[in-house]
Amino acid sequence: MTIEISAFAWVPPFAQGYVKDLRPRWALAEAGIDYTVSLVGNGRADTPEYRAWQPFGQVPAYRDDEVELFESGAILLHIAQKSPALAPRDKQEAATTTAWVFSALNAIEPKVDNMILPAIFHPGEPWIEGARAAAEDILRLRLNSLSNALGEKDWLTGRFGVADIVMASVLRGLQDEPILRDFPRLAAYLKRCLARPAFDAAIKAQLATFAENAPPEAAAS
Ligand SMILES: N[C@@H](CCC(=O)N[C@@H](CS)C(=O)NCC(=O)O)C(=O)O
Repeated sequence: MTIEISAFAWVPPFAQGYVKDLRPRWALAEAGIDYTVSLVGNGRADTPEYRAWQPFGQVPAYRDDEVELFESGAILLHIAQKSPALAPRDKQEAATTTAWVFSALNAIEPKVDNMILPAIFHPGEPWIEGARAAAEDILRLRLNSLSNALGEKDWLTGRFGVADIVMASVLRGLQDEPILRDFPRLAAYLKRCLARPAFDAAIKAQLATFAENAPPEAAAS
């Protein structure tokens, strides 16, 4: 089975290690499945060919011998079916996994983004402080609920799976934020997820792609 994922050829250093092709890379590393990378750069994101694969011109997109699809959550649910290590063991585990993947992307990720992205994309603008405080209040409610739902479990569904990959990828955006210290259970959960060798392999693979494709001015610095 040939598996191909799309990934940016290069991004500026602040985004390296955080681009969302990390998610399928991590899942494929957990599953022990090889893949090739289809590079997106030099305007390819806007071509009809790429938009037919990923309608928004984003990464990641995925294809194998049978299907092609986009959206990191959908891709991970698909990859999970291919691997005994990640495949849900019964219908309830499959349903719970799907629910947690959606909630990571729908209930948590937008709240994390609302808090941290304005300062990255609009540095120095006067509205940022107020917007951040309001976003933090909402995020705090969601993190509290997530912490309660995780409870004493190591993993969201009781067994490590793609729901944890997506949730950890989202929570990772808070790694250096004080708010995470208020949720020690989530901080420990994130640490547990990121300690997995497959996460390390995924990061190294993404960074290797950027190193191989660095523009001359970046390579020189
Ligand atoms: N909901 C999408 C989001 C993908 C996404 O935001 N990708 C970013 C890179 S991390 C991207 O391609 N940004 C460029 C753009 O939006 O034009 C998913 O989870 O796959």
